[in-house]
Amino acid sequence: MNNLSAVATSGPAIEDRRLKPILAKIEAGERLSYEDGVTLFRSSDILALGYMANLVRERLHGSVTYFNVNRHINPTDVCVASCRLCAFGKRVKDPTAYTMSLEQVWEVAGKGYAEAVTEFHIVGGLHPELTLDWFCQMISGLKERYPGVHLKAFTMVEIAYLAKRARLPIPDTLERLKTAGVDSLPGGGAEIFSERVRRIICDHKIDGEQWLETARIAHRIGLKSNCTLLYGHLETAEDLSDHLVKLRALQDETHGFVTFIPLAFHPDNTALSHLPKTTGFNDLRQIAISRLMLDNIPHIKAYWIMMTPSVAQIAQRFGANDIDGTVVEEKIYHDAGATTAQHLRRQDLLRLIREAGREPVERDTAYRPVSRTESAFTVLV
Ligand code: V47
Repeated sequence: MNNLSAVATSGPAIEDRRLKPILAKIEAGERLSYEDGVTLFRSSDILALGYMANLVRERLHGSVTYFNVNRHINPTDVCVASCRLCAFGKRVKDPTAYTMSLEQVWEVAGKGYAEAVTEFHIVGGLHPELTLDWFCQMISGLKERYPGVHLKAFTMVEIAYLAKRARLPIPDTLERLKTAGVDSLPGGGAEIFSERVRRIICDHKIDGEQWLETARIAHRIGLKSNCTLLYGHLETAEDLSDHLVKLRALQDETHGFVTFIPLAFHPDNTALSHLPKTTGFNDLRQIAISRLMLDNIPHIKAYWIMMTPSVAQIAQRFGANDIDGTVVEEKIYHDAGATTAQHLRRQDLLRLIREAGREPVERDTAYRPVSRTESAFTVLV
């Protein structure tokens, strides 16, 4: 038998023999263990990882890749936390710091509204003076002005901080924001649950248990959320697998996570600027393993702002089924040295997805397809 026919008859080429029992589990639809996760993160057999992740991705979503038309709004970059990982947050007295007025938030939101944005993604720093009432007013003002737009607002970290400042329990804080118009929560602030690493990269943030507990409460009161993991800094394969297993365990309990977004650490302008930048190889491995481990979270997003459009496009063949959206204006990654654009047009996203051989579907935040005519759009239920 020559080499070519050997490849043709032996299924996927698995170079790393440790992956063979994992492939058998994937083919049988079995859950992977924490130990399997560690093995996967230690493997460099990127084609085998991609093959397995693509198998699961196509089982769940066929050839569809989702995108949305959204706008990010960051009302303030003032933050009391001073995390070493972050280049965005500034001290309250920093002359370069900004805080928008309510009117400015409402006005910024409207820029580009003509393009029929379906989601505002709203996150900011932990401001020591802005009150829960101020944020409720911001949200209800947005709802009043843009009633058709889904408000995905405040990370678990912001929720815990607002609750502490308002001296309210977290469920009451979330209820107040929900009544004001918050529809769901983004996935940020989870970073990595490992206490050892968290102490170095974000020591003033809530710990992993508190992040998970805040998500648990949000899900219980009917607010869905996303979830994230920050990689490419000081974490080990064990830390990565542990983080994914903890998210999966909470999802078994609440079914409240919609999408998982792995986020690569960008070191520029941070206290960890000596660390190397992420690579395409690492980004694709992270996407693939996330798809394999998180068997109960429906969607895996390759966030193009963080990965670059080129890698996010290839990721659609390595386990991802979402590429995020138009975004319009992005500060958190660009302050940390991201060289990607801050805005992709709808037609740019369509081209990227089609070129990857995937079928683009515009979605709203709940993953209902959106259909557009020249000037209007409707959500297809
Ligand atoms: O929470 C901060 C991370 C997150 C840096 O839910 C950094 O749909 C890399 O959560 N290098 C914000 N990462 C972004 C985020 C997100 C993005 C897109 C979609 C969704 C969603 C959520 O970015 C932060 C933190 O984890 N971050 N600084 C940095 N220097």
